[in-house]
Amino acid sequence: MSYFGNVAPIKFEGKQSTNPLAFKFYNPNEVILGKTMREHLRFAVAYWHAFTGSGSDPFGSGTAIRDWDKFSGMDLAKARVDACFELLNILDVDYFCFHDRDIAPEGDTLQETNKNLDEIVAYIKENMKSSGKKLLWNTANMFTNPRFVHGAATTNNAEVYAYAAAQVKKALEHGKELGSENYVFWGGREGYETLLNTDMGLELDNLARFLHMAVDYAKEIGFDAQFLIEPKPKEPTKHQYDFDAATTLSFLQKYNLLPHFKLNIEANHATLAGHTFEHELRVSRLNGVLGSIDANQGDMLLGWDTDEFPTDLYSTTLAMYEILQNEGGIGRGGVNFDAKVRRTSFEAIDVVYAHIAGMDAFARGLQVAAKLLEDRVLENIIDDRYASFKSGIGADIVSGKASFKTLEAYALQNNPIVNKSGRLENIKGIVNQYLINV
Ligand code: XLS
Ligand code: NI
Ligand code: NI
Repeated sequence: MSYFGNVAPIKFEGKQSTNPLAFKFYNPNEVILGKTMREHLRFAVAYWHAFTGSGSDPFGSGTAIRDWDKFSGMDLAKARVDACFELLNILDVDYFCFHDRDIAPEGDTLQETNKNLDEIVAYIKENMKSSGKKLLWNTANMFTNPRFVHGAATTNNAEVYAYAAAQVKKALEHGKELGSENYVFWGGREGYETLLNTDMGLELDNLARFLHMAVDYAKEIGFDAQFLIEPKPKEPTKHQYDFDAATTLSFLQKYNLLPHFKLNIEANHATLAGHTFEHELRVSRLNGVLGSIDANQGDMLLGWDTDEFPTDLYSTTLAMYEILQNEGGIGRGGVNFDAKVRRTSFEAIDVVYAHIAGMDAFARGLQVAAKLLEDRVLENIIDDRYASFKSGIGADIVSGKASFKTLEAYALQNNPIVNKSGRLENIKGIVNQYLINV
């Protein structure tokens, strides 16, 4: 049984290829800066978009035509697992990611829900064993079910808080069972609509308590995944607590959670926060918490999380420029396609094309970023731009020798101040040359 029209595994054919079912840039075995592309990129397929998404939008029902939709209940859940391993094989992708509620239907009680989950997790485990595919991360969906209307770990209702804890406990057990390399907390409805009815202090304290309990439980059961928080500024709540990397860092620091967490940075969440993807990656990298990425892109004309497949080479290049400079690269994280095909791309084969486009865009970004680094293009520009801190008064500032008194004495005799051009357009032209020529 094939869900993707018996497509053969996608091979690298090079940039001249016109075969829509071939990689133009992603050559898993190509070695760049001492590591293969496969090792650098660690691609993952997102279960929720690839296998449970229907292509619906607020104005229209689902358009996606998927052969597994002829099933229902647990049969549907199993068919989706089959589709998942078929797609991973077609794409030659090693990893996948899921929410608990993506993989198995909820029952009438928590007991029943957990039983369904256990059964599908066992089925996934068998498939992982026979295929060698791996779980990059799992997470708990605590935002779809109406019980989470006021949030999960930041709810006003302690009964919901307990339920959420039970759900994450189970998800951690399943993560361990499947050898997941990371575990993600994305704050679905962890935020608020208005301060008029919100105890922000209590909500944040409770969120921290929740995360500490998760850390403790993972330790207790010997689940050694890297914990990741995925910042997002808004949607579904108006103000999400994990607004962006900097906000999340200060939260982790305040509550002594920093040793246990890194960040999963998503491109579209960065732009929703008014940042570039590379800004969020840089903030994370400089603070030693760049853990993994959710690869997608937004639409600058739309104010929500459109989760498009990443095809903007400028953005993938600057993202890979950050990842290459991160200690250990992407480490035990990966490039997870938290991205969905557009509603108008409703055939199953579109999911294959979309991943090919995204993988090629990241492979190309990797090539260009590596060459930029190798040639020290931006490094030389930056060294030159900050040269004033290498000697004289600048060196005194950096070494800590300067004080307001010595700086005043310098300023009083230094007249006029001379600035240099930032040469921005020239630099952008050089980056374009690399994008085209490498
Ligand atoms: C939603 C998030 C979500 C997380 C996993 O905007 O990106 O998909 O990645 O819960
Ligand atoms: Ni995401
Ligand atoms: Ni998102």
